[in-house]
Amino acid sequence: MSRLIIVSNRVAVPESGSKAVAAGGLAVALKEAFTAYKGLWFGWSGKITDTPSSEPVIADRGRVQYAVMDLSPQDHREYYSGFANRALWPIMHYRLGLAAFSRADYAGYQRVNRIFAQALAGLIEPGDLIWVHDYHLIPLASELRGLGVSNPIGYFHHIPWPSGEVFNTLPASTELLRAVSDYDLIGLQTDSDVHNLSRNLVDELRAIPLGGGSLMVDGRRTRIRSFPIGIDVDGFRQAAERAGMNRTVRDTVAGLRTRKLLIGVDRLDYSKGVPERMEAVERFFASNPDQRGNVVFLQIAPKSRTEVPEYEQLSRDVNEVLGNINGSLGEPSWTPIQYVTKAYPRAVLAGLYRAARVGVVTPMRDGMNLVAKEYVAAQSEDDPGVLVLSKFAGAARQLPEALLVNPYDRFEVAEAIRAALYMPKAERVERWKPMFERMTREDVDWWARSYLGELEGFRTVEREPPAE
Ligand code: ADQ
Repeated sequence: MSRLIIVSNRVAVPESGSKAVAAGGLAVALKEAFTAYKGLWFGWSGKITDTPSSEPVIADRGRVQYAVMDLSPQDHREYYSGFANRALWPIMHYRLGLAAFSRADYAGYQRVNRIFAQALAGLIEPGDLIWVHDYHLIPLASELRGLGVSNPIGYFHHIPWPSGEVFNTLPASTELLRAVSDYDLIGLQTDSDVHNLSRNLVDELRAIPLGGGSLMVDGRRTRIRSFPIGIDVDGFRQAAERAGMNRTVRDTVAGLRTRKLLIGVDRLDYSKGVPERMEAVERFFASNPDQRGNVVFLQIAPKSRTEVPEYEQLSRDVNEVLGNINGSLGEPSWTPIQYVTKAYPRAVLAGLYRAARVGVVTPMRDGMNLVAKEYVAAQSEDDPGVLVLSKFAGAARQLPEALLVNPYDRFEVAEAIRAALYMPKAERVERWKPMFERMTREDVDWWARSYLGELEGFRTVEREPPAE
């Protein structure tokens, strides 16, 4: 059986004695892949230490071996908080005004990618497939190739890839374009991401399109294709069906009495449009005064990246918008917006989604947005709720039956919320069914299988030995 090496920025090593892959995010997404392959998962341990070792710490957990590295405070500041989260993240999400580029951060980003490549190279065996995840690790393939690694190396980019007009504002853009084209296979979430990157490679690096998504860039061949990530639809639906037993879900439903619930669930990130969504809800109550007291909006948004100043600012902005709305519209007996900053187990989220008549998923820009899919998966087939979805989320491509909105337009979002609340059951079922069926076909296992099936095709590619 051949081996699959996954590389991701953050690796959660499961407790010793546990053979299960850790819950959440990428771990759930790759569960099935690890039944077809033996696995090695490499990346940052999540720990910051003053003098990190250059050797990874190895832990065996059933079929999957974990190899993790600590970061120094400087590495963490420059590579992770700095370049990845203050330069790449805002630019990839079209937020030029929020981007902060520094040469020191970029040097730290390159340094950590080099350190990771050096540590990983010693673990790679002939036959291994290497699958690198996300924007923290764009230069990893170039570094590995420089060390003589000739295995197939693929990359999946979980966030949007913007047009050249936006991407090329990043001072390191040309180097990053060269670096990304060192991967054999570049997976993106949507066809428009594929278009943006391919077009930029042609314009900036004079890449030659070869058909079928393949391009010749500086004498090397790469392939760029979309693989929209899915969720474990079945698992989510079952969790939602069982969630009625859960205390948090039961108490929430009981507390609603006859009120209808709107729900938003996000990491607190400016790409997710949380304050803008609250303002749209305010707009909804302003134009539908008869609904005051009858509808509650629950926003669940655990804080993230609190070491990055733009996120601290966002948290203050949300508190201010929330306070103003609840203060001006609320009554002693009714709080229009409930705001919770806790993370909840999947089972609880599934139950809350199911209890909500409307899922309000309105990111300003999002690679995919799994919450939109989770909301749809959690609905009951005979009385489903309605998804209000930003047209700037990758998920909109696969969920066109949702009420698609422009999140910058508070009026449009408020109108969609109204339409969702008044939508007759027959229409709700008619919209929900094709979304559920498509998501079931294109679930997370389909995603991993399609990507890896394609990466397998690069085993036979002849590679030049690295220059001396
Ligand atoms: P994220 O930006 O993190 O992911 P998203 O796709 O919405 O965004 O996934 C968030 C996940 O976190 C969901 O599974 C959600 O259930 C969970 N979550 C959110 N709030 C939670 C809470 N309060 N408690 C518990 N769980 C919570 C990045 C990209 C996305 C892309 C994914 C996957 O930004 O566009 O869809 O990767 O590729």
